[in-house]
Amino acid sequence: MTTALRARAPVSDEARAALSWTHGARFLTTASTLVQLPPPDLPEIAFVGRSNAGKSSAINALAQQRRLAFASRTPGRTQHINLFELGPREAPDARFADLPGYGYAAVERSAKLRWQAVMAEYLSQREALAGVVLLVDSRLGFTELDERLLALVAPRVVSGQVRLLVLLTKADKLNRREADAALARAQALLAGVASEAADIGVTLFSAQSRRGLDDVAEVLHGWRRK
Ligand SMILES: Nc1nc2c(ncn2[C@@H]2O[C@H](COP(=O)(O)OP(=O)(O)O)[C@@H](O)[C@H]2O)c(=O)[nH]1
Ligand SMILES: [Mg+2]
Repeated sequence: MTTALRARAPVSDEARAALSWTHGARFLTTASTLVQLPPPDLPEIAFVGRSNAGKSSAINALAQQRRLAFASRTPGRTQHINLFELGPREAPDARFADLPGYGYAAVERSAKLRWQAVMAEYLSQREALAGVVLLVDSRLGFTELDERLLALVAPRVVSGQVRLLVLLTKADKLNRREADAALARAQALLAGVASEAADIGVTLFSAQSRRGLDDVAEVLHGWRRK
């Protein structure tokens, strides 16, 4: 996918359609275990990342609704899967699944283990999972936890069953050289899960400057049920 900074205007017809689709995201339900999830009848796009990676900000930027994902002041507290529905109300065509952020130190160990198990099960087994958006702080790059999460979903990415889009977040905090380096490092790491069938993208992203927003909306729009 393209990694160059796009001109702000004019926005392409594709980007406009994709953004109007993401702007239509509405809250559906919350699940704290997989059995509480709705039937797997629509493609789900899961947002995952370390807490503080910028996940809520990214979802809110896509949905253009400030509090849709409830960017939390208390990281690690949202220990459930929030589901959002997209597409026409009478014929929804995808869901966003906001998974709990991982790696927050103050979360009690037992809660952490429980959530690792729910996340692992969701990513490796959820039939409806069509794509994963992995958010990685561009200044930190992939941490060990990110690599573990990647390993969880890698078999389904390699087989082409699940797509992967990595957002290198908070790109507004990097200068040009740092941004190029962050992108190159991520691409090198992702080469490890590449295959003939794999659909993997990586882009610099900023919820603040909106860098990458159009491209991301277009990619996700392409993952809906057509
Ligand atoms: N500079 C900058 N800060 C950001 C950006 N996205 C998120 N942040 C900040 O990073 C922190 C964590 O963001 P949040 O979206 O709540 O992360 P989450 O824990 O992954 O949901 C907050 O202080 C945000 O204001 C961005 O694009 N640029
Ligand atoms: Mg959050």
